[in-house]
Amino acid sequence: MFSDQRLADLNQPLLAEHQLHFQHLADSPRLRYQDVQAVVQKLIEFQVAIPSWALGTGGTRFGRFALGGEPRTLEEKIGDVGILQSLNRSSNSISLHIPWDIPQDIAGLQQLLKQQGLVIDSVNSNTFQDQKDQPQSYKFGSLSHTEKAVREQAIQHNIDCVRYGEQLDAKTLTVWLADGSNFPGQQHLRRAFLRTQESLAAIYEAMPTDWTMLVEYKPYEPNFYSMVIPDWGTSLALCQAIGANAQVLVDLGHHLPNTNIEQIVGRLRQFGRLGGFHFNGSMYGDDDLTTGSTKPFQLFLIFNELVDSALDQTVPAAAVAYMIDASHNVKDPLEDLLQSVENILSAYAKALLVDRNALNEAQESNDVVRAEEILRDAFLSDVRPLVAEAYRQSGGALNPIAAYRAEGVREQLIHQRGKHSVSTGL
Ligand code: PSV
Ligand code: MN
Ligand code: MN
Repeated sequence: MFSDQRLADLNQPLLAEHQLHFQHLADSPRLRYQDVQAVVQKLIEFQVAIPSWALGTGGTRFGRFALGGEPRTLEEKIGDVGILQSLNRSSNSISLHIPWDIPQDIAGLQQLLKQQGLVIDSVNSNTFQDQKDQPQSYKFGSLSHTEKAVREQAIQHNIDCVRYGEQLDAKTLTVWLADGSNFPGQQHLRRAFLRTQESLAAIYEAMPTDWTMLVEYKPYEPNFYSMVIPDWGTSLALCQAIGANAQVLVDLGHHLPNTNIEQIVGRLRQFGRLGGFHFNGSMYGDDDLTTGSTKPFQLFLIFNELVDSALDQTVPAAAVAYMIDASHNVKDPLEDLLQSVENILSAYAKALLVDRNALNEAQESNDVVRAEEILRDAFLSDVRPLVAEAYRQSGGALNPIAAYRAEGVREQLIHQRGKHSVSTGL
């Protein structure tokens, strides 16, 4: 949708002011410990996947207010992620959810992905809903179910997801289980765990050896008394029992209030088991807000752990797959995703600005105030020129949301797909 020439035209009026701000920041004492181009380069390299289920308006059990122009097919979803990618060059992959995104025309999809400069990130299984004509019900669980036939159906569904993913060169299966119980005594807690472990091991066995299984945890919802995988400890134990390619997935919205998520990130990095990350903002529960909208300092501290652990020779080197996992009730999902990516890049940029030698010294000498001030100094920096420069150097828009609006993208999508088109998703 955005040709290089169109982006250059949209950037032109913003360029002089951008250069002024960028130069000001590059010359500032904040960057005295850093090579500014090296920071920009790191931002250019950072990619965060977009889930196919976040491209339409989400809803609550009370209602849903569709926005129009929502993608109806996998091809249209790829088209939407292509729009984001052309604007910020930081969202080069899309995650699929089966059965919502069953790929049909493989050659056509491969061509479309290539054309849009995208790859498939992960394939997500769905055992939290019953599908039409499905023989067994997941009402009382899937991989943890008491009945073997239900577990087998859920295992087979996950293996099918892997097979779909293989056709499109994906290499990651993400498993989020809704399994759990709503009332005390409903479920034998240890047996439910053991059955889950056995089922996950069977899926793992069927995965190609170069695939990763991400095991996501969540403390509550849809079950409100117990979840079979409620926390990172349970995810970690499962992954350790299953194999080296089973990794924990941290979803920012899946923690109880006040949880120190950055410490969880640090621990998982240390154990070599942080495989994936779902970004979102969370005020009360789950994941409905724009990433970084309410707790930017926490997001920065999380990135601080990620950056610090990546520099630590004693921490096992491991690729972390980043994805946004959010639901959009009142915003245009594409604008929200652009905002989220920008907030993520900003938190990352700030973490890159931390004077790590000084911080280590302050920590080792127990200089509490100095250590905190070093973090605050980086956090309070206005890094927007660095992020904009990363967009510019990678060929995107200096201001992606302004470009999106100037181009009338949503209006065009409504024109093409209709006012009442509805996307599949949560
Ligand atoms: C449900 O909480 C959820 O948001 C999980 O975070 C999954 O990653 C996502 O749905 C897709 O299954
Ligand atoms: Mn998630
Ligand atoms: Mn969630």
